Amino acid sequence: MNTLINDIEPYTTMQGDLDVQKIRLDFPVLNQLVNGKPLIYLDNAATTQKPKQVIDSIVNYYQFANANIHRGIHTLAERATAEYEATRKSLSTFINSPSPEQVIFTRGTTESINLVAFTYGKSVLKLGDEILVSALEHHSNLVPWLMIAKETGAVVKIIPMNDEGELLIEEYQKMLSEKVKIVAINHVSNSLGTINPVKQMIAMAHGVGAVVVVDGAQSVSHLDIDVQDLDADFYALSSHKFYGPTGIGALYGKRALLENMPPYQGGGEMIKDVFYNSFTVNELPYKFEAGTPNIADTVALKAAIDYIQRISKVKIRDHENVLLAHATKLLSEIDGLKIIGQAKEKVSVLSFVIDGVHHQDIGILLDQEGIAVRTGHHCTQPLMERCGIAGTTRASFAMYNTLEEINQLQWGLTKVLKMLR
Ligand code: 7TS
Repeated sequence: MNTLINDIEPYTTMQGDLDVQKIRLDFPVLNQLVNGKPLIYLDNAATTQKPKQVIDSIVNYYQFANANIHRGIHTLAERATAEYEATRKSLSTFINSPSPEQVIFTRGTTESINLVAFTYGKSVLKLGDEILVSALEHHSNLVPWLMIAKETGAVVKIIPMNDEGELLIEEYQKMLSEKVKIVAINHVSNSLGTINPVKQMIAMAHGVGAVVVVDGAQSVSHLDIDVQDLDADFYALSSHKFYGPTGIGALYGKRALLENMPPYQGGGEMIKDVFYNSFTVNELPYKFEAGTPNIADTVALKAAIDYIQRISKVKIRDHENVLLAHATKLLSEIDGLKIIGQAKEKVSVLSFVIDGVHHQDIGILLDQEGIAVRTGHHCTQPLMERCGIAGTTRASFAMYNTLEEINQLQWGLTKVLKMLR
């Protein structure tokens, strides 16, 4: 494999800040015109762009290693298996799992949460049991619980929030009782950017014997994740939200829970022995990985983790905080603009509405300026209803965004508003 210059030089400026211009060179997609304007990509909460290191990793895998894993004895099969399992080890260390076997590969956060709901949830929930779900959840961490509640007779109750988008911990405390079997909360809200106090909320849930499922889709790219320090029972994540490929994610679980859960899907890999009338299940993590997985993208996920680690999460977060503060200040100056989600603890997500203007019109016109934002309910329809709105315009920032791009966003919004008002 070729060594890129960027693979050996540090990503910091002389002043010790993140060298964003150097980082941008690693992301070929950013270097293009959209509608005749330089692309300004501010839809990172939907998915992040991929550095060359990740793209090269996919190409290299197909050029030099492609084979099915865990079942061949030939050299390519061993190479592919080794690379696939290397990602499991790397991800395990990245989130501080006690062991790689507790990291199960899935298609992403959505599949990870469904796995827990339809294995653990289905086996423990009984009529009248309660599942607490926060008011801030993505549909992926609400709908599976509504589905399993319908099947088992359990009840879903919503942990409320204040108008800033912060969960009401005292109310949560009151809701906790012996009836609560599962608490489902996100670490970071995709729509509002709120960082939830998950460590405290997990400890509180454990006080009544409930198991906590944390949706980490939006946290891994911004925060250091330590599943042991959090004492999370389950932690779900998606590679594409932190610079890795789509179609691959993971579920972390505590060993005792995973061992006692029934398998999710039946097929190859998840079995030890099969007879015409029965089967025995494989060990962790294979018990939950039926069928040929997404090998190439799993392999490339390691390149994304390596990339983030070389740059450092602390430096990324510091840079994103500067971007968020700048954007909050600039956009607040726009007449009639209201920021939705003003939690004290936030990541670099900025959702807003503007008096008398539909969010979709803003999104379409910003796109004409080459600026990519997301508009709508962001798969959090009940949350939008709680906020009394149909949707927002959302700008979400990543390590490669610049202060100049935020100036352009403000300029673009001002131009768009002149046209719409
Ligand atoms: N949970 C949260 C908090 C999310 O933000 C998302 C995706 C998911 C779950 C689902 O992740 P997936 O990888 O399984 O699809 N959020 C968004 C978003 O905010 N805009 O597009 C997708």
